[in-house]
Amino acid sequence: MAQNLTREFLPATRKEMRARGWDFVDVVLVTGDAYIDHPSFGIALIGRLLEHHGYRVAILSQPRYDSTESFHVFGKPRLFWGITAGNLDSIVSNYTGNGRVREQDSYSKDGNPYFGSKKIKTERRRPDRAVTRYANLARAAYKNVPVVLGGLEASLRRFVHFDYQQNRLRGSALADAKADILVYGMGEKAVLEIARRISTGKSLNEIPGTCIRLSDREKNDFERKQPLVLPSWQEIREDKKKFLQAELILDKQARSSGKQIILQKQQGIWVAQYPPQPPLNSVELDKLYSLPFVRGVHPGSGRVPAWNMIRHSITIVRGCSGNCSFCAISRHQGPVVTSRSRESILAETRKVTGMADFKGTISDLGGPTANLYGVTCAKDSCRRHDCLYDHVCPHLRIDESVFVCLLKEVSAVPGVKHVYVSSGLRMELLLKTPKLLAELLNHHTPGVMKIAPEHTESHVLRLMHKQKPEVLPRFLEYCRKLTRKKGKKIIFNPYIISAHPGCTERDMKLLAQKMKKLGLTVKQLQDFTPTPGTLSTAMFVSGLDRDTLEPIFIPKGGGERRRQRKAMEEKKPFKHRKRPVK
Ligand code: B12
Repeated sequence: MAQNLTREFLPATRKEMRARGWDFVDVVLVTGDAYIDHPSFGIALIGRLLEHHGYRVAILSQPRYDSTESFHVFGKPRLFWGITAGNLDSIVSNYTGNGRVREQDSYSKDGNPYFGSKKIKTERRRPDRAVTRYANLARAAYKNVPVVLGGLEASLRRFVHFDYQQNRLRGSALADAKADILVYGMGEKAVLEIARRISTGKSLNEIPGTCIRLSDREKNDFERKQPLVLPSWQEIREDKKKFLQAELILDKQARSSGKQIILQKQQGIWVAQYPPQPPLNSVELDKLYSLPFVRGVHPGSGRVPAWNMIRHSITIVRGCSGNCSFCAISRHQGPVVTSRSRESILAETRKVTGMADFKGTISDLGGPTANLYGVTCAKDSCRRHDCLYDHVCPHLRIDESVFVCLLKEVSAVPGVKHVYVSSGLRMELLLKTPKLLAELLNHHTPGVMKIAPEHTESHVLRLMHKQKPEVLPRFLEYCRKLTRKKGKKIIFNPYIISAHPGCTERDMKLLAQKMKKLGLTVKQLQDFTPTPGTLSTAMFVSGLDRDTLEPIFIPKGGGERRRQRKAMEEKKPFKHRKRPVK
């Protein structure tokens, strides 16, 4: 099946399809983002993978959605439509955490969220709840072509979820979109199985890593499979506590890679989730990243800000077992951490150095949590996968030399002047890897180190499922001692979330005082955003504590959020007095 592949982009116009001598395609992949052919973009990964397995794939990027016209560009797909909202949920891309329309869109041409000029604000390039909108148009364009949903929006909206733009609960996107199947999490294995089944006329049932719709009668047939039944849409509507309970079950299942089928009654139909696909192992991940990506923006999409963020960055690890309450990674990428091999990362580094606009700086060697690179677990089958909370798990095998060697080898690639790690780093883990920390501080931090304490108050940190309050001061003291010896000055850029469930204005004031005392200036303050599929959003909706199920304070409404943000507007930072060297 594998065949030599041209290095050009996947066809994104009828003309490009024709140029390949094709009068039909097997799969049309529809995305709410501009088409960037790079492994950091889900649609490119899925597209190149399907192409690698011999399928004809075309990309329909940011189609007009006021008619089905754009959905006829490539003709009737022979096998299926693959639909995603893009790298982010369309509501996260289209609206700020305070529900205001975003006037900047990192995943669109020139950062312009509109098809027309920003001034006249015509139609936005990406519709709200794009997955459902595109699925309905695809269905209307060609009645009986299977519709496959995938990507972050579909994945995190696969069950009853909260939509902060509408400020209400919604049923599963699979039900709304009336699609044939939904791929959740990282979709490589599931989408290949779907393509194989459709091309051989087989049913789409029982594919790991997918969700399907069931009628009441079909659901009864499932009873014998002892499924796990979540609180239904109706029950959750009547009692928000049931929403938190459902989310806690899903979190537990995601962390334990549970083998049970999960069912949930929506307004009409049932959604059935099959167990997850096993994560790609290191060899499979390497193969994926060796696919012939053009590493660029499709000419039709011009300048796209998100491209600047990742053009000279390299993803070295997938998955994260930090399980922060406000993050959806364990529900999407999964809690199992997979690291790429040095050879694969060095091969990609050489590709980056070969890019015309490369000036010598690798902007990031990262992933969800960069310093989980090379970390493994001593236990065969852990069902907790909660490796950092509330302390670093003793079964975690942390060999810091793996990442240290990689940093040195990437730095030694001809043409590389600087290698930075700008992805998230966990402080409590860094304190256990002094050689790696020293290497990062001395050679791989551009003067400013990003740290993500997110908060300082213990009860808020517990609700966030983050590190203990004493970790931050210990980390800063250790780093400052280390860099002082080297005569190097490092500025720490703390990421802080305000208005998180359980956080009061007083907590933000205490946080501001502690930041001052620690000599930190907060530039990255983010108002909590109740995005789909996180336990923080479940606390936001239910008003209950994720651990005790007791009521907690929920900062809601512009006034409270503004007051919390204001509490942070600190006066001139407190100068850290140099202790006289003894
Ligand atoms: C790396 C990363 C970043 C990087 C780069 C992002 C990028 N690649 O564009 C940076 C640091 C720039 C970033 C920024 C932000 N990020 Co970020 N980021 C991530 C992270 C850790 C990994 C994303 C990634 O690299 N994915 C790699 C691609 C290949 O994966 P994928 O898109 O999921 O694609 C796979 C599947 O979805 C599926 N699939 C995809 N498309 C399709 C289509 C079909 C048909 C099928 C079948 C399957 C399928 O298969 C693909 C391959 O496995 C995710 C966490 C996660 N995803 O779990 C958070 C995440 C995406 N980020 C998030 C957020 C909120 C942000 C910010 C808004 C934060 C902020 N406030 O500034 C900004 C937004 C950027 C911007 N400026 O607008 C949230 C999004 C929440 C949501 N529900 O949308 C996430 C989920 C983390 C979280 N907090 O939960 N981010």
